[in-house]
Amino acid sequence: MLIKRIHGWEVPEREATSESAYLNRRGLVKAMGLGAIAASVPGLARAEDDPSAKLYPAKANATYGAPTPMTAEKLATTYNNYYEFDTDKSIYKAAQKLPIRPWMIKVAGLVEKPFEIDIDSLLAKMPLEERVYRHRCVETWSMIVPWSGFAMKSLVEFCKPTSGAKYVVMQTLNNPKVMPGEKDSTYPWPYTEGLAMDEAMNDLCFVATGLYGKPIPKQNGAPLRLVAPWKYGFKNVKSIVSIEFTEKRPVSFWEKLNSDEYGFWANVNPQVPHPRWSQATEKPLGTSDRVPTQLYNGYGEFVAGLYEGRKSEKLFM
Ligand SMILES: Nc1nc2c(c(=O)[nH]1)N[C@H]1C(S)=C(S)[C@@H](COP(=O)(O)O)O[C@H]1N2
Ligand SMILES: [Mo]
Repeated sequence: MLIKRIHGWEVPEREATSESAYLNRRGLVKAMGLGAIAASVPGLARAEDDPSAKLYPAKANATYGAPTPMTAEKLATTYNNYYEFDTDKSIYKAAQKLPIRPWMIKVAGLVEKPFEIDIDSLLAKMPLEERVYRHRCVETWSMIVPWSGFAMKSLVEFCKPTSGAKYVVMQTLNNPKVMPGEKDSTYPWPYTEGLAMDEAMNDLCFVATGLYGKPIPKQNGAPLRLVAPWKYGFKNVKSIVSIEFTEKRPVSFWEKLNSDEYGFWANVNPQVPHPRWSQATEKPLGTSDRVPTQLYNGYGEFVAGLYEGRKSEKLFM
């Protein structure tokens, strides 16, 4: 007799969308030609109203595996960190005020020629795909979600940085009228994050423009956000309007606020505690379990090499 073993870290069916259920639904939606399902939460923007809706779902790329169990869509889209709206997790309704068209992205700094491009023109030029990634917040919650978008390296190549470029710096929209959190001047707005060029060029590094086979919801960082899954979640800057190539390492948002607690590299490491809590375990969203956290969030085989020559840096916080 075949007995299905339930591991302690597996979430009950009612709390998680199993991969097969997700894939079935995805196939069904495609077969019905709907393109996207309306968001189930009232008051939320309808994904099919987004001009990019027809681009999703994108073709799956399983190079980095298909981690399970998938976090329920409803959880990943209603439990968010987005300090521009509020410091608590329930910003998904407030975030619907964010206007995402027109959306211009400015490319500047050490590039052959600075330019601006609108999100739909950029989407038309990028090779879209879907990747299921693990996400680990520094606060110790975690999730597994299917992002759609393109490799960060495709974006970098499109920007044509010059040989002097050592870092890529990205910033979130600065608009206190729609983002009330930005009125709080104790924070160093706009939200700024950066990567070393070799990190940005690593194929694991991703730019998400979709989530669960639909355009990415505003609360998750529409219309484009960074996804560097081997780093703590705060590196994944949302709603990007500016990409700048620099010679000097930038100081990121959280690093500026408290460099002892949040560093530039911020690679996930269960053995390096945050000054105020352990990072040894994590709580998958939708569960009350704690599961072991993995070095580089489980992506060491792809990214550990980036840090061979950087052993003297504070790589893990
Ligand atoms: N602009 C901006 N980007 C941000 C944040 C933020 O507050 N503002 N929070 C970060 C943190 S701490 C995490 S864990 C992730 C959360 O992404 P999610 O809400 O899509 O799960 O976004 C990151 N990107
Ligand atoms: Mo986070």
